[in-house]
Amino acid sequence: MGALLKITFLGGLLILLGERILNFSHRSLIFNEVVPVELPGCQLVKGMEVGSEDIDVLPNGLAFISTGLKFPNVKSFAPDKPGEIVLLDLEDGNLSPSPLRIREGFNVSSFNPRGLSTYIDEKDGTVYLFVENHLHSQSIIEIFKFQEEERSLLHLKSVKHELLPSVNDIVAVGPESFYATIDFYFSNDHMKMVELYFGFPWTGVVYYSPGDVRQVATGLNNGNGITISNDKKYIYAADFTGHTINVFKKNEDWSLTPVKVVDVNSLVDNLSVDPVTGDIWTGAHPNLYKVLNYNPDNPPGSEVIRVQNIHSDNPIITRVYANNGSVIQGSSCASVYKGQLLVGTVFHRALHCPLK
Ligand SMILES: *[C@@H]1O[C@H](CO)[C@@H](O)[C@H](O)[C@H]1NC(C)=O
Ligand SMILES: *[C@@H]1O[C@H](CO)[C@@H](O)[C@H](O)[C@H]1NC(C)=O
Ligand SMILES: *[C@@H]1O[C@H](CO)[C@@H](O)[C@H](O)[C@H]1NC(C)=O
Ligand SMILES: CC(=O)N[C@H]1CO[C@H](CO)[C@@H](O)[C@@H]1O
Repeated sequence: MGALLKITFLGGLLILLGERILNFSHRSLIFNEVVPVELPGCQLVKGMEVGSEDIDVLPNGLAFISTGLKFPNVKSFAPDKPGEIVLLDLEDGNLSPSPLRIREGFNVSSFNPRGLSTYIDEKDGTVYLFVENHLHSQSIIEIFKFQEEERSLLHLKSVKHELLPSVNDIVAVGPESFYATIDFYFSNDHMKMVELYFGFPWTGVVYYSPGDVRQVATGLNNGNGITISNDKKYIYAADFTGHTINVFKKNEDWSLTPVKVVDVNSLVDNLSVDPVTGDIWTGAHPNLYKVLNYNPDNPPGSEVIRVQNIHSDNPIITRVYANNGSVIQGSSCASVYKGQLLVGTVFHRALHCPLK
């Protein structure tokens, strides 16, 4: 009897494991090959060769780009160089980015910027830049003030909190407050892998302001990009291995109410909103396996997806650009500004394309 029970138990466990492995290979799109979608007139941005992880564009066309990310299991072409924030002026056709100087009082030698977000103070026009600094598998949110004349950043504060163990992305909603997506429930690197394989939907969104920090959404497999609608009424959060964009209504007290989930059938990374049309743009990964096992002869590809009318019953999902890695590898974000598309990557280059 005991033996039979053990065999049954073992059999059940194996079936469960097998199911989870199959499910994971499906979720990571392991066998997916990119069907190319081309855009005319694209060019690589000069000097951006070690990543352009996240991009945020100000209303005047200045784009902040995080570059030089070091991340476990992910390729880096400059493993010994600290990360930086570079500025690219999309009003200037030259497309030549330049690093922003970070003023004294901030340790630039350990800077590892990942997600970023800007906030403009309505009263005085001050631009705040929020950056997720990924240090030793821990997240610190650094808040800077942008000094446009000097092209520099002044560090104001570092935010750490027990509810913000592994932040993926942030969207600033005040000079000191933001929403953040959490990508892993566990903080131990081995447990993160277990979590990734098993697909527990235990991550979500946390609201932070000094004195009020709470989890405001849950149910995501791996929270990733997060952004806010142009009318500031909705929050959009990407579920990376869930392949979805999750729409939440933002309430007066900063809590979130789930509205809908839109499946885009790709590993959705960072999100941005077209400032004019409200369309959602994302850089997505057509194949996670190739990102985590970098092979220059068979590199990860890139995919730019646009979602129109997300609040309607029939959102339109379009693959605007797709490449197998011959041009650009591991796309992680896409932003638009006045008929221009800027595509960023986790560790590779950045691509600029005119949109007609
Ligand atoms: C994978 O598992 C999740 C639940 O964890 C389920 O919602 C999803 O439909 C599964 N996908 C496939 C392709 O089996
Ligand atoms: C700055 O960061 C480097 C690299 O992590 C570290 O070795 C150094 O001690 C730090 N300096 C200060 C002043 O904290
Ligand atoms: C990627 O596509 C290009 C042409 O678009 C082709 O020449 C190349 O062999 C492809 N690379 C891989 C790894 O499939
Ligand atoms: C800002 C943000 O969402 N960061 C994510 C963007 O893309 C990379 C690539 O996967 C993720 O690692 C970041 O966490």
